[in-house]
Amino acid sequence: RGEDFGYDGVIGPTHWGERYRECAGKHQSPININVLRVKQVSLPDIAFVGFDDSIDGVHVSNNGHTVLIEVENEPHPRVRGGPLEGDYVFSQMHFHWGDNDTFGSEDKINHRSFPMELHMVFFKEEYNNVKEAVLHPDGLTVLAFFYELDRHQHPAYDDITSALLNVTEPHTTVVMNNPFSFLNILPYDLRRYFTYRGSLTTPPCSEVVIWLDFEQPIRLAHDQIEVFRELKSAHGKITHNFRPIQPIGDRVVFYNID
Ligand code: 1SD
Ligand code: ZN
Repeated sequence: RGEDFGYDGVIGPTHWGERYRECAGKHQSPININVLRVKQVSLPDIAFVGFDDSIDGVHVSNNGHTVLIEVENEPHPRVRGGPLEGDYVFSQMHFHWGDNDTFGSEDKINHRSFPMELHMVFFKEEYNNVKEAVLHPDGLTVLAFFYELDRHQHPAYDDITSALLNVTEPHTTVVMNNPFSFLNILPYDLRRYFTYRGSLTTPPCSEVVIWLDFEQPIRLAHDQIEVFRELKSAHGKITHNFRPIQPIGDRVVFYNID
């Protein structure tokens, strides 16, 4: 299998560049966002199309690296506006987390880590699918959301965590019991975000991603995050699946406020 990578030892992030050339590139993700160095901008509004729909038959799977949430039926939710030219169509969402609540996010803000991060992956419509889109520098956009601890459970996450209990084994899938709405699992403020050009954070690390990192975190209870840490890969529990930060190089991070 050419697709074997992990987060520790000889298949860990420091070795990805040996098998996947692009992982050693100069515009990689994740990065640390230094808020004192961002360029403040006022971009057009983002349209979150279909984000408040109730979607039936959503698939939750364990792909051995993370939890994947996929939508079967068309039309898929989409985004346009902000820094994006054209429409981007939803492909899948997934999560990155750490061994405990003090780290686990991929990007950092002023060197602060968050316990978990959500990635919603979209491909540019004109490229038709992710496979074609990754051949173009503007092929993908990933909406990234940080998690922060809350003393209370987040009810919209109960459907996800109950599905997770049934996909602890790698390469297993379940269909969600209840209709799923994107907006329900997101933070309230979607207007303030950081945006920069970067890469996939997993091999092959293609430098094709317009990243949007939303400033307001999603609040989740410790117990709810713990359920993610129960998932298994071929090598045991997926205790962490975040890539360490990469050099920012000559890139500028923009900060959108309206
Ligand atoms: O890690 C994901 C990977 O699983 C895949 O979804 C890829 C897009 O095809 O994106 C990366 S990431 O950069 O969104 N972490
Ligand atoms: Zn990701």
